[in-house]
Amino acid sequence: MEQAGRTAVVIDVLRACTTIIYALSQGCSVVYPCATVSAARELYKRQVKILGKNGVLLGGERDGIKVKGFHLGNSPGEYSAKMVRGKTLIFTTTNCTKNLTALNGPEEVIICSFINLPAVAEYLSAGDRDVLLALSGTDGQMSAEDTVCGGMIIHELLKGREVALSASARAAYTLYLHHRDSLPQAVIGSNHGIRLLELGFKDDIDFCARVGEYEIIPRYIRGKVSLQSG
Ligand code: 3SL
Repeated sequence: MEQAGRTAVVIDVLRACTTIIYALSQGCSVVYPCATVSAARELYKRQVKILGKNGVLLGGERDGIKVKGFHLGNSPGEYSAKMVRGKTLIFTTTNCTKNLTALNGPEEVIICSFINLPAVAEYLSAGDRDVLLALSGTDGQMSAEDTVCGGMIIHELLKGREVALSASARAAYTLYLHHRDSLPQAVIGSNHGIRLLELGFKDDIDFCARVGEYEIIPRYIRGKVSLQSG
């Protein structure tokens, strides 16, 4: 789909976008998403030369599990203020950071999950933007939890005005309406939720299903995610 001139909203409820948003809310200075583990390790070495070992963290997962030798995995709770305040985070995940770094020329890229959804929806509603919801999904397949999250944004955007919806946006909206009174159950009952539950990440799933805990709007600009707007 055409990206130029659009505001892309990247959504990965479980768990990468939630982790990025939480890390930035806790005072992490900047997140560098990397598509691959080797790219993350390379960038880490370069950043350590600039900032020193204490200034940089390497985080992320493959198949849900912390990458060997990394400081942190992909559980939002690992990224507390004590751990991340003032630090640069180099971050790689199986789907989200790959998709994020592959975006091709949208005007603006926003990171969204349930935990900051109301703030993002309010920002989108305030302008006359052409919005592209970029759902991370899993291994190229749609993820129910990301689709419901996208549907909730659409629900907010539809309040009090007309919005032209693509067929997939309409389907996401319908799925959200189906789950609107049971969002935590929709997240934990999704394929991805079930897999994370099996891996022992129940607390992460519960956290990722909370709506509107944080009011920040992280943006991906020139290879980094931060709270700067330009
Ligand atoms: O693929 C991703 O970007 C991850 O968020 C997946 S997981 O939740 O760590 O399994």
